[in-house]
Amino acid sequence: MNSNEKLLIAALKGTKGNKIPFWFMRQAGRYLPEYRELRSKAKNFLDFCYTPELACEVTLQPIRRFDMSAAIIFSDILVIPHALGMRVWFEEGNGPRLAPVNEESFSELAVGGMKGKLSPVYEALRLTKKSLPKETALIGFCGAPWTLACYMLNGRGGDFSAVKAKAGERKEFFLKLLSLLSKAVTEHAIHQIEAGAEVIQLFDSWAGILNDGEFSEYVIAPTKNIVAAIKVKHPNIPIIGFPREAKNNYSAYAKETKVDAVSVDQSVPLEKVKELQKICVVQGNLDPVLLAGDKETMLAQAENIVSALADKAFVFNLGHGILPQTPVENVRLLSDFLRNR
Ligand code: 1CP
Repeated sequence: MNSNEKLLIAALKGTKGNKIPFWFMRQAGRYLPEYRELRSKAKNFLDFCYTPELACEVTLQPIRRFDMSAAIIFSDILVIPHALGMRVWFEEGNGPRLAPVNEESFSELAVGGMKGKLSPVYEALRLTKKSLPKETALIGFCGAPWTLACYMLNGRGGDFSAVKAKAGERKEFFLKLLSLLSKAVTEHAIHQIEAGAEVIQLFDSWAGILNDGEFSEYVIAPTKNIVAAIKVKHPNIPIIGFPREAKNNYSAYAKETKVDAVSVDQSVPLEKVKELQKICVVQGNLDPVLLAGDKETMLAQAENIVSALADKAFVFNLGHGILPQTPVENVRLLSDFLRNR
């Protein structure tokens, strides 16, 4: 191992160190009182994301408390549809809303204006990079095309089965949308890297609702293109893919997309995760519900995960994001456990 390499980066490149790198999806967020306080001062959620000083501060908050191996830049996957020209807003308590895209409005979406519109995200990365401890890695991220398309066609979160039907019925339009999104995701990832991101995570949160054929066409194919395009410019930046709830498709995803690591949700049994470790580096997979619950049960499962998976290069994470009701004390206990393991 290159002795200057950060713990997370070394693990993502397949080198097992003597410590286990860890970070938690949604580590900046509503379970932290200092997050809620800053959030209450911002005009709205997008404004919060697009104010570099605030985004930087919120990114650093969990690092100060828990000293994770990595910080993930505070932003959202829906900045891409917004920067492409869609109307996106966040309703308090209701989550994201978008004016859905259709065949007509699709022609108005443009990758060209994205870099300017997303410049506050890049500025937030530059600020954060300057303030992070030298051993802490900085993660940039994007939503993957399928998951972005779900929100763009549906206009809100929730049940995306209608999007699946629409994709099948209007295949040509849907594939054009995925292709535009692949370009947008590639651009945004590259710009984040150029602003200081040392790792990219691709969130495909709704991959699990697809059948095998759809998974191959809507998840694997676009992700494979994105990974290849990023690697042309930045071959040494590790990419983590998270096709949440991909079940038996995790291994095909790992083999075909050529991501450096796969993030695994909590529904995958540890014996299956061990199988996946033969193909790529794995990140995961503590149930966020356990992190919000009884401390002994949570720590016992964390120990199960570590003893099953950490004999190879491995990144500890949750199976999905931290829940807002999670006690801060539980996150502290888990972080201390992992740092001292
Ligand atoms: O008012 C608030 O504070 C809003 C809550 C919130 C937060 C903290 C939203 C709205 N986004 C975020 C930040 C965020 N979103 C991060 C920051 C970095 C970190 O992890 O600490 C990241 C990585 C995301 C990614 C994201 N946004 C995903 C992929 C991961 C996942 O959770 O599956 C998705 C699907 C979104 C859309 C979104 N944005 C916000 C919400 C509540 C949602 C989910 C909506 C739904 O349930 O469909």
